[in-house]
Amino acid sequence: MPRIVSARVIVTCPGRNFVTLKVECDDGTTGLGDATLNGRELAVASYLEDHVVPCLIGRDAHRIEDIWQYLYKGAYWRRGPVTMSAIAAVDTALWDIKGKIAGLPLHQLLGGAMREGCMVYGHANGATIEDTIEAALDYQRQGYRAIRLQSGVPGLASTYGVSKDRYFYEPADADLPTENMWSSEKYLRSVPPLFAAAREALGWDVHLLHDVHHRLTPIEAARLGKDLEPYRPFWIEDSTPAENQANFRLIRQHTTTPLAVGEVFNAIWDCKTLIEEQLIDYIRATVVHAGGITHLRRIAAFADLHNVRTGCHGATDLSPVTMAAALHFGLSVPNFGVQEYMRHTDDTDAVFPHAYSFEAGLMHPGDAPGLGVDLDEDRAATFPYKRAYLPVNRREDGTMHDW
Ligand code: GCO
Ligand code: MG
Repeated sequence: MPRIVSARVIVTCPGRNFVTLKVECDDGTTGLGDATLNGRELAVASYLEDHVVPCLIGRDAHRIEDIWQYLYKGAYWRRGPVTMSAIAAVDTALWDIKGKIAGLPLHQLLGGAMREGCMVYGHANGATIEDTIEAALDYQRQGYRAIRLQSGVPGLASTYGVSKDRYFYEPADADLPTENMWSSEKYLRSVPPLFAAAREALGWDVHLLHDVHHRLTPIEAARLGKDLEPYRPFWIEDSTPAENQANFRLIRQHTTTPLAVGEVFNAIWDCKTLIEEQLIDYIRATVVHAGGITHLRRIAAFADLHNVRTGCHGATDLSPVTMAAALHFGLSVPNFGVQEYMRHTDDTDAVFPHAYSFEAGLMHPGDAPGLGVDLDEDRAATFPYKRAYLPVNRREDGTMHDW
């Protein structure tokens, strides 16, 4: 049996911060797990270093489910993003190790490929509708079959989802949180014309997506869903905060626009009602923040019983280690829907050399044993941690609002 002899936390900032766990066994096999929690990175690094690593040494790396249960049930204080990201990092690293020892890519261990590749969606955004459409046409030319549309809101100085750079988007860009200004009224007026222009320019053979980023009340979300129905969106995402899962009952009663939610979820309990009552169509929980491959498979199996498909989060704050894990998972899970794909910086790609690739709108994790991702530790050491916060958001009268 491969005995765990060390587990190290590596923090690096090749354009943005990443926390990675590297587990090593007595036979020399190593595995990687992503533990990045945007804006709260060092909390997870400490949770791992101070509270998880001491419990791992000497354990049999093959006993993935047992170690998962040991860390989850053994914490007593269950769930939460910090705990579940730390457990995810251990779980992902152990699956990587198992794949390397078996000499098989991870998707083979998960049941084998069910499809040629994972359909991914790219991010088209711009300050104006014209700029966003131009970016979307560019994605369409590159072969994307699904495109997310985000545009600046007339009357608001800035909004989420609109980047300074054409392909690279990173909202956590300040040493202390930037303050943004928000108006749901202005926003709600701006989205239907964006979708109308997009259908006109891009046609009907491409999937169009949109992220509301938790900004609306349930009844406002219902109105947006109705307003967008003529343009047949693939989904609207995080249309209202989901701490209260019952919120989605109201939205569901009013619109046939498909609903996606869950990038901030960390356990199956966060989506139990949403899935059981078929209040959503896509679950966005992802490997790194929802307890790793072991727990995400459980969520997906439960979702499959209720006609809910996967649509895993894949923003730039999810490292190439998570991207690879998500692609192995997506290739093998029966109820795969779509995978989000935001490109990393060249420096990030150089720190994490990887086997996954993009072709004709689909991504494939490659056939290297395990995850197919490495960490160049020497290069990582040249990019030290840099504190960076996500912005906060206020309404026009100064009241704090969801970001
Ligand atoms: C998305 C997300 C992100 C988040 C980011 C926060 O759908 O891609 O909403 O862009 O804002 O992951 O860290
Ligand atoms: Mg989102």
